[in-house]
Amino acid sequence: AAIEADLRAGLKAEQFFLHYQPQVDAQGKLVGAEALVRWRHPEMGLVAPGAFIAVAESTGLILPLGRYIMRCACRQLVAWAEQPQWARLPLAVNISARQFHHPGFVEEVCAVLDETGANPLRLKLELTESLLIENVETMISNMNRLKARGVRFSLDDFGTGYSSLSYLKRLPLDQLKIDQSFVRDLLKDPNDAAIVKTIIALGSSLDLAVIAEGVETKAQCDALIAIGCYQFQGYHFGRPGTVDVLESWSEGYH
Ligand code: G
Ligand code: G
Ligand code: MN
Ligand code: NA
Repeated sequence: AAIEADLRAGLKAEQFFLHYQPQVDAQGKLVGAEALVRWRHPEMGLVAPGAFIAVAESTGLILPLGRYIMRCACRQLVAWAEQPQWARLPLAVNISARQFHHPGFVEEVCAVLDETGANPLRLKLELTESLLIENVETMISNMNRLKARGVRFSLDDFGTGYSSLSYLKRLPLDQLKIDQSFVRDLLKDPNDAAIVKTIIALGSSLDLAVIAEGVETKAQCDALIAIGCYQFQGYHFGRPGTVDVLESWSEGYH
């Protein structure tokens, strides 16, 4: 209730902005970034999405918030397009199930692409397996419509949901994102290592890139490389930060 009113006011006052977290390859070079929304609340200060995304979803405010986030992300892509070392950097944007299943979603993304002039090839939408619970046919057709514009897709938090292999094969995905829960105890728990191996094999047989998230130590990174995972995101490489932090963190996209 209180937070809902604050969310509405915050949207009007443009209190939301994006942080960016680097994604790197086995050489530690930048290969992408994930946009993560933040709220500069007038009294509470910087608020992380864990505290408001669920409320935004249940109230439907995720729709205007999601459009705002998409516009911010596409504007950033346009700013990067003018600098050679950033022009090819893929930017991942999280999309809630509620957003994706909203009837105007495809048109809205296309409208933001048109309005900003962002290159759709640089935009990657992160979907979660929870999306797959309902309307799989509609979902596949919407993904294909965006795919036709050049937009890419990543399946976030992979391994924690319920995607059946037959769906996975039919979705026009580009990437699987190994959930951080499997990376956390990778060195201690042989089950986690087995799961990660299975996801990598699955990615390879479906021709999907695989990225591990929540990589916090060099030992985890080394273990992932030994298993055959060559893209990473996590505190070991960089925390989510402002665009300036991301840009100063790396000389650019390789
Ligand atoms: O940044 P942080 O680790 O606090 O994010 C927590 C959760 O909020 C994650 O599950 C992430 O996917 C989600 N989240 C972050 N940014 C966005 C966003 O822009 N849109 C949506 N829908 N979810 C987001
Ligand atoms: O659900 P999603 O994958 O979109 O959420 C990403 C969340 O994970 C963000 O809140 C981000 O801040 C967080 N995150 C990113 N890297 C790490 C990490 O290395 N360790 C932990 N614990 N969280 C991380
Ligand atoms: Mn994500
Ligand atoms: Na994730």
